[in-house]
This record gives sequence, structure tokens and C-alpha cells, in this order.
Amino acid sequence: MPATLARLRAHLVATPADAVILLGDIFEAWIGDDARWQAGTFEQFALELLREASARKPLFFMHGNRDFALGEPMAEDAGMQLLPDPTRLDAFGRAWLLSHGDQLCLGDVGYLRARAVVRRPEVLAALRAMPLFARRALARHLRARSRMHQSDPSTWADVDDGAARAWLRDTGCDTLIHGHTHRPAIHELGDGLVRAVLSDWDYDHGPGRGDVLVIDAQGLHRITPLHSAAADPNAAGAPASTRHDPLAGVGAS
Ligand SMILES: [Mn+2]
Repeated sequence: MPATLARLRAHLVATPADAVILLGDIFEAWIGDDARWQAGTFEQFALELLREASARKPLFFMHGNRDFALGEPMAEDAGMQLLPDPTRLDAFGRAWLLSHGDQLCLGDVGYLRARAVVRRPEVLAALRAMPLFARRALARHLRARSRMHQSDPSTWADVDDGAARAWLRDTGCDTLIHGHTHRPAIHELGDGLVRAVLSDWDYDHGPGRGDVLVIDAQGLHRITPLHSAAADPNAAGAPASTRHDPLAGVGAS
């Protein structure tokens, strides 16, 4: 999705944030770190983009279910640090819990079973031993199947709020931030606990959508990804988008 990728790059170049944390499924598929050495590939472009971002500020990456095969060699080359899922972030006097979110979709039993299988070291090793063209074909096949499965939104899995509360209590955090479900919202879970959900990004179809959650001393803010004149000639002169969510600051004490 070229327009979506361009918007991600524009945001990473323009953001005044102290650090950027990517919470997984940044890529539709990651077929293996070795693909970054193939000239003209998407993976090589992704490496350059992430390098450019990490040259400006600390960059962190948590795996999603589509890009879980992104490994330490790629992360190191891109100048980003891999984070375990979940990760507790202590910032601005509060404890935030960061996750991709898929492990909390307890109703999706078939998915969770498959998740455990594909992440076994021996399965990952077998995948990495396949030739690149075969891995690309496999990724295309899996994406096509996944799209078929997702065509009915009523079947989409959602995070189990009881499990989210348990994670927050176990880690001493008050706010969980995750993506994965494509259901952007801020849920009050009671007892001051909050679950903040990122949208997916798509600037290639329709009017465009994308979420960035900003953490600062005032709390949590939802903004649209920034434009930058340098990265996007159509945005020249346009002020950076700062559409603040009406629920900005929710959960701040
Ligand atoms: Mn996901």
C-alpha cells in the first residue's frame, strides 16, 4: 500500500516525539530478514525507511501476528530495539502496558492455537530455510486466505476485557494500549483501568485512516499521522494534523 507507506514515512520524519514505538503488524507480511538484501524489494525499502527513522530518535518494534518473523538481524540493521509482548512503559509518572493485542483475543481459539505453532523455533527455522520465492508465494496465499476470513466484520475477534484487566493488575499499569482488532476506541474497564485501541492504517483506499497514540504529561492523545512537506509535496504549507480525540487525557490522574 504505497500511500500508506508514504504516510508512515512522513510521520516518522516529522514527529517531534522523544521516541516511537511500533506495536506490530506494521507489515502485511515479513517473509524473512534475508529479503532485505535483495535489491529493489519491499524489504530493502522498509529497512531504509526504518533506518531513517531510527537515525532521528529511539525506535522500538513489537511483533504482530503478520510480521512476527522479523528478527534480531533486521532490527539491529534498522537501528530499532525489539520489545517483548507485553511491555510495561514507565513514562510521565504513569505505568502503561503496551501490546499488539492478539494474545488477549481469547474467543479466537483457532487463531491462538495456530499462533503457538508458527512461533515455535523449529517452525520458524523451517520457514527461514525455504527459498525466498517460496516464502513470498506462501505469504501471498496466507494473506488471501486471511482476507477471505476477514470479509465479514461480525466475525472479527475482540480483546477480552477480563483478561485485559488481569494483565493490567499483574503489571501494575492503569492503561493498556494495543492494536490488532481494527476497532479503535477508548474503553473504561472500571477501577480507573483503561484500554486504548489503535486503528489500522489505510491511505490507499477511501478517505484514509490512521491512528497514532501520543503519551505526554497530560495523558493520552489520539492524533492522525503527521504530514511533512519534505516527504509529501501535496502537504506543503499545511499545518501538521493534530486532531485531538475528545477523550484525550482519559485515565490521567
Ligand atoms: Mn494483528
